[in-house]
Amino acid sequence: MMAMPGKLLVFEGCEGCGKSTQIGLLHAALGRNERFQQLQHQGVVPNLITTREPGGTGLGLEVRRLLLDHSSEAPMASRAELLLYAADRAQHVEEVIKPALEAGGWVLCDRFIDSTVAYQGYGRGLELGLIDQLNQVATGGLVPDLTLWLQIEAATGLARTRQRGVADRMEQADLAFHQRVQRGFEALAEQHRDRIVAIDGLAPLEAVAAEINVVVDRYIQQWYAPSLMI
Ligand code: Z5A
Repeated sequence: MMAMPGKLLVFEGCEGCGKSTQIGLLHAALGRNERFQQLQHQGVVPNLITTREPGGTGLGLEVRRLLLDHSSEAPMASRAELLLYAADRAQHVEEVIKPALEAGGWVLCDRFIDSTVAYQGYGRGLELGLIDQLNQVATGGLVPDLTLWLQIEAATGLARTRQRGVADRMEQADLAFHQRVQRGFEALAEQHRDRIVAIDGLAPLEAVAAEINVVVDRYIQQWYAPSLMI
């Protein structure tokens, strides 16, 4: 895929690592970031949207329900699960992410391609080459400009989400599964040092948000140096 004028920022990590909380805080913080505000006023970055996978489109919401609430007697086959995540992503890229990036906008996305490598690859044990091919098909080659990986122990994340009550189908998987997922994220961070930044997700909420703001502000300066006056 050709380079797009906009930027795709993805939040990744284990269950309960704090992505949903932090994506909302970053969205709000960008509204107070002078450099980002300047880019918006100049029309360089015309829009900022927050979205998620699975479930960032109407079709995706139906797929999300199948993936997380599926409860028929026969367990979902791992390859069926993989293909459903890929279908959700293909629709999401086409309908939401690509148009926003083509217009120069920013997309903050809760989970993307790395989740499939970590969960279906490392977690379920599906072949990594197959997952890369499917990610390529679903995204047309689009990769995040920046991935913020909230790093916490799998057990801590699960303990946080279990306080919410009823666990969905993915959350019900055992601790060993979530630990393999965590190892998947560690391996990805090693392989893609150019775009994956590890953030300490165990720190208090405000400290995590502050670290993210520093990283994102550094990228804003790097990406938009010619347009910035401050
Ligand atoms: N999945 C997949 O298998 N393959 C794929 O390709 C994709 C996804 C794209 C989506 O579920 C599931 O799909 C997910 C991966 C899989 N399943 N698992 N397992 P989801 O969208 O429903 O859930 P999630 O993405 O895993 O997120 P989450 O469970 O909602 O957690 P979170 O967004 O990372 O965390 P949070 O909601 O912000 O925080 C969780 C709790 O911790 C909450 O009570 C917070 O107040 C608390 N929290 C947050 N930060 C802190 C700090 N710093 N300290 C203390 N407490 C905190």
